[in-house]
Amino acid sequence: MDTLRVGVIGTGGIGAAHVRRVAEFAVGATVTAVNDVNEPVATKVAESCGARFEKDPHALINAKDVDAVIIASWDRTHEEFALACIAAKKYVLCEKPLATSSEGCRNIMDAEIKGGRRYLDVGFMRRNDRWYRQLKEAVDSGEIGRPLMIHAQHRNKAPQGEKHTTEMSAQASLVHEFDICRWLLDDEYESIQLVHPRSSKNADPDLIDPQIVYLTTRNGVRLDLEMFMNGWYGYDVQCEVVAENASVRLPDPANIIWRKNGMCGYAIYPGWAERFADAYAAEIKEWVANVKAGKCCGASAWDGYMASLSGELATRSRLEGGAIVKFPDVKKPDFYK
Ligand code: NAD
Ligand code: ISE
Repeated sequence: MDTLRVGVIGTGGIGAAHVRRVAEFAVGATVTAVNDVNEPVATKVAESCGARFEKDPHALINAKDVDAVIIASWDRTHEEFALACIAAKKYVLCEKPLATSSEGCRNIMDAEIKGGRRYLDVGFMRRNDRWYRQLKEAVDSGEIGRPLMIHAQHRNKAPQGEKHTTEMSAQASLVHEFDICRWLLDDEYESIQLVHPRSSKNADPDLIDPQIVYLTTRNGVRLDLEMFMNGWYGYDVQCEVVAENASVRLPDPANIIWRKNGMCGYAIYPGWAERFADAYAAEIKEWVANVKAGKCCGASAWDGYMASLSGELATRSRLEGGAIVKFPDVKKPDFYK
């Protein structure tokens, strides 16, 4: 394949940025068609990259000038569009969460398995982040010994995009933590508990914020994850893997140190777009290269399912007053091994 022709559904914040990334970072790919229910925004994005605006998302997926699709529309649309891409036998990079329910993720897995091959990657771009990759290398090398604990923290300055509810923060934001920790440990979760302190006054009335999740894995690792949508001071993602012989953690931002007005410090990231800029670029670059080689190498529909299931069980725990909820004994289909 000479040039991979990409169609993008959803040209809001991250969709428009992915369109730019295809042009800037991918080798041998071009965006040929874009779709969004917000026609004026999509038309502008189309003009910016020489693509056409396609009013009907299903026509975009089935179009002759589209070889592969990026889904970057709202969470609740992902399942429908992902299923349509699989039916059309088109490679697809679907933004997280894969679907808004674990059942929706299962439908996608079932369709892919029935189709006999992988078409779908989930946009868990932390797997493309150089620092998370270094953590994974340290764990996989065995040099740190067996992992015992993970302490993780996910603080946003304030929610962006769609209005966030308590359930969304567990299922749309915490999914990143659920996925990256499974990936780092190469382990599955056994139980989950979600508790919370009193809610911040900065949170919307429909959002209990922050939330704390405790997980145990089948290999006996314990995790504590903090999710704080209204962290207020900036975007601050932390992760430390504590193991038998050493602990490894993400670095703080490499910025110059200021000493001013009796204080000393460095700037932290304002948001996810800045913190993970390199990871998104690597994600798009690698996805294009893999698709051109006929492969899917990123997070799979199974990973999307496990992340969404974790979010659902976390919500169940909260609704049951912080009960410890066991994961069902779900087996990874051979197809995804
Ligand atoms: P956004 O609101 O800025 O953009 C979403 C766009 O989708 C909007 O322009 C909207 O009009 C469009 N849209 C909604 N329903 C549609 C439909 N049925 N058909 C076509 N277009 C439709 O939101 P965003 O922040 O860009 O988030 C988009 C998706 O990306 C969400 O699923 C979100 O969870 C995900 N996301 C992922 C990351 C990440 O770190 N991987 C970061 C931000 C957002
Ligand atoms: C957002 O949708 C993302 O996916 C970001 O990566 C995450 O940090 C943020 O919490 C979400 O709202």
